[in-house]
Amino acid sequence: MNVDDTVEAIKSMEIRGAGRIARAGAEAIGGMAASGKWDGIGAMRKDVLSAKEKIIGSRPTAVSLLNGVQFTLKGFDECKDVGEAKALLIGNSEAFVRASNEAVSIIGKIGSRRIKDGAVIMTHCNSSAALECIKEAHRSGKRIKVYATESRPWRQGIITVNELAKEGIDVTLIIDSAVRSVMKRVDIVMVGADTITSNGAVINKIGTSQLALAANESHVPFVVCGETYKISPQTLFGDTVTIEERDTGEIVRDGEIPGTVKVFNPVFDSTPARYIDGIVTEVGIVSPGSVYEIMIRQFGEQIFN
Ligand code: RUB
Repeated sequence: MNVDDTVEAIKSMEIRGAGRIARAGAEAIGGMAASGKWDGIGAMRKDVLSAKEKIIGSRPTAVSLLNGVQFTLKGFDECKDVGEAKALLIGNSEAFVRASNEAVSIIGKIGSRRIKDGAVIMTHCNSSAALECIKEAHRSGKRIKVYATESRPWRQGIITVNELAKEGIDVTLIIDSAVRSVMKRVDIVMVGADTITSNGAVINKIGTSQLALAANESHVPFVVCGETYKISPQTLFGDTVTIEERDTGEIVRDGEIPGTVKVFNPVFDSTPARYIDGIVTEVGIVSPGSVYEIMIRQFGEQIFN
C-alpha cells in the first residue's frame, strides 16, 4: 500500500488499532523507499519527510504511529545518498514490523500467566495485545470465560467476539452500559493501550476508564497490555495527548435529531495510573509508576537532547 492509500485506510479505520496502524505507517515508509525514484538525497528527504507528516497526522491519539514512523526514520538524516537511505528505511521498516509482532507474542505469554484457570475476563474494544494474553491462556489449557464490550460507536467488540469464538473461547458480548453490572462476575480486566504517558496514565478506547472505575469498585485487577513503543516520551515534557474526535455521523443518522442538538464523539479516554494494577509489556509487567524507567531504557538518553 502506498503512503496516500495507507493514510486513507488509517483515517477511515480500514486499518485500526494502535499496533496495526504503527506497522502500517512503518511499512508505508519502507514501501516508499523501495519503489521511489529520486535524483538526489535532497529530493528524497523532502518527499519522505512530507510522507512522515501525512502518516502521523492520520490519527492523532496513538503515539504508536509516531514512534513506529520515527523508528523507521532513525539514521535517515545522516544518509549521504539515495541508495544508502533506501536500504536504511527498508531495513528499519522491516525491523520495526518484526519487533512489533514479536512484542505482541511476548506480551501474550507474559500476560496469560496473570489469568488463572477458571478466570472470567472482561475486555474492551479490540486490542491485539490484550487478546493475545487471553488466547494464550486458552491455548495453555486454562478454562476461561470472556465478557467483551460492544464498544460503540464502531462496535469493535464484534471483531473481538468473532476472533475469540474462532479460537473456541467462551465469549459473551455485552453492551457498554452493562460494564458495572457485569463486573461482579469478573476476575480480571485486560485492555490495550494507544498511548501510555510518563506518569503511567493509559489512553485507550473511550469507555476504558469506566471499566477501570467499575473494576476498582469491585476490587477486580485492571491490567493494561501494551508494547513499549506505546509510551510517549513527549508527555514527559508536558505535551498532553490529543483525544481524537470523530464524525458525529458515527453516532446519529442525518435527520434523526434536530439540528439544534450538539453531538460530541471523543473516541479515546484517559485512565489515571491509580486505577491500573499493571502494564504488561514485552519487557515484563511493570507498575504505572515504572513507566519513566522503561521510557529511558527503550528510547534512550537522547530524549533529553
Ligand atoms: C482501538 C483501541 C485498542 C488499542 C490497542 O481503537 O482502542 O484498544 O488501539 O490495540 P480503534 P492493539 O479501533 O479506534 O483504533 O493492542 O491492537 O495495539
